[in-house]
Amino acid sequence: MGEKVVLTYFNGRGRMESIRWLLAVAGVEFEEVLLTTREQYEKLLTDGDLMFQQVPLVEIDNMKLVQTKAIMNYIAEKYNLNGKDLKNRAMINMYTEGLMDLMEMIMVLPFIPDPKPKVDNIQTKAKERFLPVFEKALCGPIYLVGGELSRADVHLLECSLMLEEKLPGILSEFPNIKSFQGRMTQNLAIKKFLEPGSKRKPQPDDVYVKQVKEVLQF
Ligand code: GSH
Repeated sequence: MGEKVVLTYFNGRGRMESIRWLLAVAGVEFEEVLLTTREQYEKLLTDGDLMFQQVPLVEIDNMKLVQTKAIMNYIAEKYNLNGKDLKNRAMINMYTEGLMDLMEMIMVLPFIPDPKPKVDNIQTKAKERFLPVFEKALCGPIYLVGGELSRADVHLLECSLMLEEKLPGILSEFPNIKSFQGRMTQNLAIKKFLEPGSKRKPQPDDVYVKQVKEVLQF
């Protein structure tokens, strides 16, 4: 029997969503502790569970891991989503960091009072800076790196779906990414994660924003 994996975060995507995606693709079941009150967060602080007083927190293999990148690196390594050698890993890391830059811009939108200019900026950067990289990389190959599924593919799928939610039709000029999405969503674990009722979180709403603000007091 595998160990229980427990994720502690808000009831929303934020910094935890890419971790949920990786676990889902790896076929790892997990439980969630959803932070809705300041008291819950303060208890984590008092108990010394948060090394830098920040979430995400992931309990796995008898460790309490914090720092999103460290958590994702651990999961990707453990479940063979991190490339077969150092050079492949370098590529995976570059793709991952680019996608995280883009997803972070989308993640903060609900907390910005007037998001319209920011959305326009995301659209321009996505079309001119980020998506062309992946469109070119997927001209021929099925996966981004080394001919096998890696975390870079998982992050690209997550990111491209997020972009389409905000900017429908944005992939019309990127047919290779669109076909990639089609292939990736045939993966059984991914198919399951995309079905209603899975642990995938919906787009952020006012309730989520209010809860984050209450818990973190800002
Ligand atoms: N570098 C950290 C990571 O990637 O995990 C940043 C984590 C972070 O900023 N978490 C926010 C938080 O806990 C919630 S999404 N903020 C509370 C604080 O910084 O006091």
